[in-house]
Amino acid sequence: MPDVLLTHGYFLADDEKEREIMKPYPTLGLLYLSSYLRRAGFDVELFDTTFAERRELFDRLEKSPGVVGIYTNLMTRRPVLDVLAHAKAHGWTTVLGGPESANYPEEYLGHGADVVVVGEGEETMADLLPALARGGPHRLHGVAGVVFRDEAGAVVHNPERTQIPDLDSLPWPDREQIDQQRYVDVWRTHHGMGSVNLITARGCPYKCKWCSHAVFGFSHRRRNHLDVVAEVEHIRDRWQPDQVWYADDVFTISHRWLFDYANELERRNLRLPFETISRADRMMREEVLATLARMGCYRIWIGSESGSQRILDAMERGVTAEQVQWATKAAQRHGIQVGMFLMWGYDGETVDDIAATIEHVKKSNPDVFFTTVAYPIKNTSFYHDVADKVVSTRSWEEGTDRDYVLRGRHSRSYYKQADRWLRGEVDAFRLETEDPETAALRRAEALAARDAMLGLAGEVEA
Ligand code: B12
Ligand code: SF4
Repeated sequence: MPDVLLTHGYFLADDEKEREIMKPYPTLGLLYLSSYLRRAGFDVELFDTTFAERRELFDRLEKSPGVVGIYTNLMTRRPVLDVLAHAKAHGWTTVLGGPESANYPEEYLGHGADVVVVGEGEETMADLLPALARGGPHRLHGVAGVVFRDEAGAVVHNPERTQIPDLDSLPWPDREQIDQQRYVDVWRTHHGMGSVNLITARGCPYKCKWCSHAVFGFSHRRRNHLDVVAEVEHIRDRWQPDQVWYADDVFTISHRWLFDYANELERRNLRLPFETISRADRMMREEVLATLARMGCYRIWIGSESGSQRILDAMERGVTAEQVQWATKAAQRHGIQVGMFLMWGYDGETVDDIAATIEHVKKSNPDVFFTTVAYPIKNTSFYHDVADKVVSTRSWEEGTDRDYVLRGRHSRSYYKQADRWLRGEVDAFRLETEDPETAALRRAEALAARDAMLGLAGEVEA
């Protein structure tokens, strides 16, 4: 029996949408926990559910119970509850970690979790495992960063754990414990490019109101660029991917770091194409974009969210629409594609704001863009701002924070038409010179969508 079995609740087989996209990545948090705990002398088993069937995990849980640690995020509540129930029924002590359980510790304790770890998991787990072995799950008062029930059944929130100051003290993610090659191969089969994910930093100091900071707070810690280069070199030699994905929150947050990193990659003749995410205001230098291009960045994702400065300010995004337009054009000039995320239905958004977003997308003209309807993640400032309007459309057990709707906000059909309006206008704009006839058709469709949207203005989602 291992000291801990680490797993999660994401099953590709159950994710129809992702099975069309087929760009899976392993959960780095679990891989970091595994390598840290193994280095500290613990016996760790890792059950990666991504390519598994539920039954396979359940079969494992039916044998030799001990401590199971489960990663949670916003989308996997239902499967995690099922895994918890199964684990409890077979005698396991259950520990949860990750952003979702940090937001709902009481709820998870009420559904079979013995302990919820809040924040970074490495040091907390290394303290928690011996404490569980010594005194069981109800005497954990000395373990910082956990929530549990004491012997009287009262929920105890221990003080927060101090964040790991030096990320270079951590071993690299334990990719050897999972079938990393399978991820690379799936990518290669479906996209012609094998890919591996890694992070160069933890945490984001910005305060965009809808963004969850449940794990790393507002800290920002970076790894030494030499350590990251060494990890990339190892990844290249071991799994031979065609590209990597830097899964940081804001990859270009530190320009000094970026330049040092790029120089070291170059010095070692290490050029792996990559995609990543950043903020427009941290891309406002030709030198940054030239460096990204030189390093092999082929696509950068920008959270643009809205083209209305009023809404951007309400979100406390700290970016202007003009910055996004400049950064998009400038990145493209350097041969980097731009992907843009946009959000409809933020609190206070009007038709004029939607129109401003459409004009903004036309002006920026990103290579690809995606829209979502804003949803309040628990414990974010957005959630607190709209708390009196938040309505759950499903029971807590069956839903996710994405199922929250806002009383009085326009219906989903309204935002579907906003989407059609946007896409029609952007297509028309792009076709204007080379195919004016189709452009005119697309513009007519866009205007029809706008009228349909206005016709739905009286419909609310709750
Ligand atoms: C990469 C990423 C993705 C990738 C995931 C691919 C992958 N498998 O890695 C993609 C693009 C697919 C994605 C999608 C989504 N994501 Co995302 N994503 C991230 C991101 C930027 C990095 C994740 C990461 O690797 N972190 C680094 C590791 C080291 O941190 P960690 O996972 O938190 O792990 C630490 C602790 O949580 C803890 N821990 C983790 N597991 C466990 C387990 C145990 C037992 C214990 C004790 C501790 C523990 O210890 C770890 C080490 O310290 C995070 C933001 C962030 N910076 O973390 C958002 C984030 C996780 N995503 C988020 C969201 C909202 C989504 C989407 C719902 C977005 C959408 N609208 O579709 C989808 C959901 C996808 C799905 N089906 O699950 C939110 C989650 C909020 C929440 N409450 O759950 C985050 C936090 C972003 C944010 N700031 O709001 N995402
Ligand atoms: S949205 Fe991006 S920039 Fe804003 S707080 Fe979240 S991670 Fe930071």
